[in-house]
Amino acid sequence: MPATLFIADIHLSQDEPAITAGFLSFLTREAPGADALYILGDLFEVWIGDDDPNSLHQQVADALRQLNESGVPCYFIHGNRDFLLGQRFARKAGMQLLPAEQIITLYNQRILIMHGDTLCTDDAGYQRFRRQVHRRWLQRLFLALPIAIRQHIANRMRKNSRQANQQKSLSIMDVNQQAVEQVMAHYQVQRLIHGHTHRPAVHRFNLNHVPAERIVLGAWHHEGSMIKVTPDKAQLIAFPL
Ligand code: LP5
Ligand code: MN
Repeated sequence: MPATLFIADIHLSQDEPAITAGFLSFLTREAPGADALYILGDLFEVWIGDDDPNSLHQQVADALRQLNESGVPCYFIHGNRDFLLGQRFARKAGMQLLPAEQIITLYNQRILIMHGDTLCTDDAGYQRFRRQVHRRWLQRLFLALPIAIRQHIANRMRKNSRQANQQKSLSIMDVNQQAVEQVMAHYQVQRLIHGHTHRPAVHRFNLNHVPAERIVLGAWHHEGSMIKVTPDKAQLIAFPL
């Protein structure tokens, strides 16, 4: 049966070798034979530029390119941790970069895919932060800094983010249902797949009186998470790393 796979929030880092091993084994055992692999953001814990000499990046690029060369197209949408991942790394990994919101048609079904952070509209602090760090000139300035300084800034941002999150309620950090319905209505889709919130679930509701579905990918902390779309269904699957 043909199948297309979706994953997000793997948060690869050198400090988490078990997650790296789980991801590499997913690429060699689960993904070959799929019609395509979509990575919906936060593949990496943090990304400070394609010129970062981190050896994990080369290892991951090699594994992704191998999958691609075996005939599985691989697509990437940026997350809030790796929004600076650029063409240079994407080419090395054989991945195609997609815009923040993308409509795909799989087996005659239209699906909207995104990272999910833009749906968290109640989190005004984050949306402000996002607008700031998405300014092209600021990104260019950041990328021109020496790696060590970039690393230092990223560490500070991560620390601030952890502190800010402790003050926020769980509902503020979840998606806003109105934002979900608005974007789905805009693209005229009945199915949305995203990550970011780390709250794997299948949400069913009516959109303009028609049944609609929002499927949320889980983060790869203690187990892996993927969505498998086949001609007859979309399944959210958790699996051991
Ligand atoms: O990531 P996570 O899970 O902790 O929380 C996210 C939101 N936080 C973030 C920040 C990232 O963790 C840090 C990413 C570092 C990237 C490195 C490259 C840096 C490049 C800079 C290019 C210019 O995304 C968090 C959400 C949470 O998800 C749930 O949705 O709540 O949002 C925040 O924590 C943001 C705070 O609420 C607001 C912080 C205000 C700080 C403003 C400083 C902006 C100045 C930037 C200019 C350099
Ligand atoms: Mn995220």
